[in-house]
Amino acid sequence: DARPQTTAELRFPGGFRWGTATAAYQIEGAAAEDGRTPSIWDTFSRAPGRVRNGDTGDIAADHYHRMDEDVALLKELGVTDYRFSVAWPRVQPTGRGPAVQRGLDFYRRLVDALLAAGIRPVATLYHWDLPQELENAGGWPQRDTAERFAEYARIVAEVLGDRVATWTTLNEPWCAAFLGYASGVHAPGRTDPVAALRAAHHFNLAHGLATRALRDALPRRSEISLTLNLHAVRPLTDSAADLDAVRRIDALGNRIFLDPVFHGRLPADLVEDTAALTDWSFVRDGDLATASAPIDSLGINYYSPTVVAAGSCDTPSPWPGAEERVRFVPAPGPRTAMDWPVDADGLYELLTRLRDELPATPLMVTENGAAYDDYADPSGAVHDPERVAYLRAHLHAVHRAIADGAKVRGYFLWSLLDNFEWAYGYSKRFGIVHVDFATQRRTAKDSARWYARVIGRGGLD
Ligand code: GBH
Repeated sequence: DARPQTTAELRFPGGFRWGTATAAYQIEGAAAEDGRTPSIWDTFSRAPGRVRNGDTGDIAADHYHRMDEDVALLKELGVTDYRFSVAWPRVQPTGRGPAVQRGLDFYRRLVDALLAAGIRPVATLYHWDLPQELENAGGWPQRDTAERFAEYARIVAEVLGDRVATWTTLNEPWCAAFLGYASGVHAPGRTDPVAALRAAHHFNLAHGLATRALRDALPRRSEISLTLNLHAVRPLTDSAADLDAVRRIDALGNRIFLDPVFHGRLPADLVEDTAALTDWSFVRDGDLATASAPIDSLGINYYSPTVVAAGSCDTPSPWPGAEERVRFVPAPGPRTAMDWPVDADGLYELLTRLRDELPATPLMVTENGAAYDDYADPSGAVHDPERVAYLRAHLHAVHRAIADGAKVRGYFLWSLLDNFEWAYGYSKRFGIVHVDFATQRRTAKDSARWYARVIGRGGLD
C-alpha cells in the first residue's frame, strides 16, 4: 500500500458521536394508524403534480412496523447515536389539546429499543410535518403556531424525558419557511414571500418557546439544540457586486436564524433588503430575547456549497427580495444524483466560520450524505462507491475542522435507509441501507460496511 501513513492523523476525538439520521415522514409510513391524522406533507404529496411520480409517505420504509429490525441495523453498524424525528401529528393530531397515547408509545418503544442497544437517542421535534389543521389555521406565518409547538414540545419531553440525550427543536427552518411558503416546492406549497419571512420569524420564536418549555420539563443535564441547513455561500468573483450577492444570501439563508438565536437580534441588512416586502412588524417586543434562550449545541446539515453572482433568479424563489439581485451559479465539478455539486471544502468553511463566530457553542454535523444510483450485483450485494467517496471526503473535512479548533462533537450520516426524498419521492436514494420498497427488504450497501469500519476504528484510514 503506497498511501501515506496518516492513520493517527485521521482519528477522531474520544467520545465523538457517530450516528445516522432519519425523519418521521420519510421512513415511518403508517400514515393513518394509531390516531395519526394528516400533516402538510400528506396533503402536499397527495395533491397531483407536487411530488415526483405521485409518491407519498403513506407506507415509506414502513419503519413504524419495522422499528425493531431497524434498531438492529443500527446496532450492527455500531453507531453511538441515532437521530430521528417525532411526528407531531402522531402525538397531537390536530396540533392542539391532549396527546394520543398510542402515538407517543411508538417513540417510547423506539427510545427503549435504542437504549437497550446501547445507542443514544437524539430526537428532533419538528422535521416538517405540521399537523394539517394548524396549516388550515394559517400555519407558520401565524404566530399561534409557535405557541402550539412549544406545548407539543412539552408533551413529548414529559414522556421521553431524560432518556433522550439530545433534543433538537427544529430541523432546517430555512427549508420549512422558504421552500414551504416562498418557492412552494415543499409543503404546504405556498408562494408568498412575506408569509415565508413571517414563518422564518415564527420558527425562531417557536425554537425559543420550545427551548424554554424543554428546560422546564427536563432534568438539568439534557442537551437542547437546533439544526440549521447553513449555506456555504461563495462569490463567483471578488467583485463588489458579487460580494453583495453573498451578503444577501448569507442574510436570508444563515443570519436570519443565527442572529436571533445566538445574539437576540435581527440582521439590520436583512430588514433593509426586504423593506419593500415587509416592515417586520410581526416581530414583537421580547420575541428576539425568547429566540435567544441559551442552547447547548448547534446542528449543521451540509450537502453542497452555494455559488452566487450579481444578477437575477427565477420566481417564485426561496429568496424573498433577492430575486432581482442574485444569480445562482452552478458550481463546477462532480455531482450527486440530486445534481448537487460534491464539495467537501464547503463543510470545512462552515465549521470554521462557526468556530470563529460562536466559539463557545459545540457543533454537530446532524446531516451529511448523498444520493446516488446504486447497483446490485447478481449476488444481491449493493455497491455505492460514489457514496463512500463522498462520505470519506466530508469526514475528512470534519476532521480537518476539528484539528483547526472547531468544536465538532458528532457526525450523523443522512441517511440510515433509502426513504421518501420529499419532492423527489422515492426516485432518489440517500440510504446506506438499500430498501426494496416492494418488499421492504433492507440490504446493507457497501457504504454501510465502510461506515461501520470507520466507527469501529474511530476514524478514517
Ligand atoms: C435535508 O434537506 C433534509 O433535512 C432531509 O430531510 C433530506 O432528506 C435531506 O436533506 C436530503 O435532501 O434550495 O435553492 O438553496 C436538505 C435541503 C437541499 C436545502 C439543497 C438547500 C440547496 C438548493 N437542502 N438546497 S436551494
